[in-house]
Parts: sequence; structure tokens; C-alpha cells
Amino acid sequence: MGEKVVNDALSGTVGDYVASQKKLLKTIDKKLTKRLAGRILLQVQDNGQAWYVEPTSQVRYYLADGARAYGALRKFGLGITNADLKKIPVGIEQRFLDTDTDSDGLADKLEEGLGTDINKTDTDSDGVSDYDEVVKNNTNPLGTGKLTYSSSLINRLKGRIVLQVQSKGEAWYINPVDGKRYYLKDGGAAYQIMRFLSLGITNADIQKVGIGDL
Ligand SMILES: [Ca+2]
Ligand SMILES: [Ca+2]
Ligand SMILES: [Ca+2]
Repeated sequence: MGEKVVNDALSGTVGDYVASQKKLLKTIDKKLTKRLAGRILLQVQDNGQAWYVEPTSQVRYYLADGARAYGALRKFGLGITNADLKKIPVGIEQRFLDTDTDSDGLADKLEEGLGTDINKTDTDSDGVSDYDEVVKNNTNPLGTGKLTYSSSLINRLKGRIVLQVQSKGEAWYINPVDGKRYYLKDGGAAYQIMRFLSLGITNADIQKVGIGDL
């Protein structure tokens, strides 16, 4: 009995839902799974339940809600150095609802991840706004220098969650669709990623993708 309460994320109805979905599994389609690796899937024929297809294990994990998704996604996080993280472009999704205190076009949550000032349009006072540096010019918003991206690193990390081990463990989702990184500050951010960066999938297709236990 004690074992059952160890993982709160799988207690009660969440665990029941995963168990019910396991019963519906068909023969696993490895090709389909590979194509979906790293994606967040939404069961559009059902109630929009979200799953993350973890690229390493090639199985999907149920993301019951934003808070659980945040915890679950972090669990799969791969440590990354700050130098490597800079080689991955920053993704901006206009539909993400968030506060932008200094109205520079970068949400507070994102600025926190970038280390720029949420109260200052131009953190390093070089005459170019934080937004223009990060999104348009690919220059360092915290000083001098250009940001150069590495397509080999991006390709290797597509669909993964990376954690800034040299910092405070900040988590980013590398969207496999555009190869850009999206800051996963908290459950709210995880929920928005689930909602806007996901892929709708039929029940018939999702039943061909294996299910993992968190
Ligand atoms: Ca801002
Ligand atoms: Ca700013
Ligand atoms: Ca600047």
C-alpha cells in the first residue's frame, strides 16, 4: 500500500486514466513513434489529454495538467552548459499569455530564463532592445558578441528538455518543430507549451505509441 502513494502524480484518477489507456494499446508502431518523438500530443478526439513522447525511451508519458506536466518534463531533463544553451535560438510564441513588465516583447518569464532585466527594455544599454537582440539580431542581450547557433546540437536535442546545470536548473523545451527553446518556468508555462506547441492526434494513432510510467 505504501508504494502506491510514493508518486503523487499517479495517484487517484490520473493513475486510473493511464491504466485505462494502457488497456487500449495496440501493436506499437515504431516508425510512428519515432516521428512523434519529442512532441506533445493532444487527444483531440477525446478531452484534449496531453502526452509527451520522450525521445530516449520512445514511450509517452501522461501530462495531466500544467503542474504535473512541469514536474514530469523536468524529470526528463538533460543537463546543459550555459555555453551550449546559447547555441540554441530562443522561441517566442505570441499566444503564450504572460506579463511583460517593460513591454519589450519578451515576457517576464522568458527574461528570467535569459537573465535579462524584466524592468528594462535594453538590459545592457547598448541602444538595441532585449527583444531585437534575442529575436531579430541574434546578439548577446547581456553584453557584446553575436549568438551563433549550432544545428548539430539543435538536432541532437530536438524534443528534449534541457536543464541549466551551471545556473539554477532552469528548464527549457527544445521544440522539435522549429528547433527553438521555450522556457519552462513553471506549471503555467508547461500548460501553455502543451496548448500551443502540441500536435493533435487521433485515438487510433496514439494507441500505437507505448506508455511509460512516471
Ligand atoms: Ca519584457
Ligand atoms: Ca527587458
Ligand atoms: Ca541591448
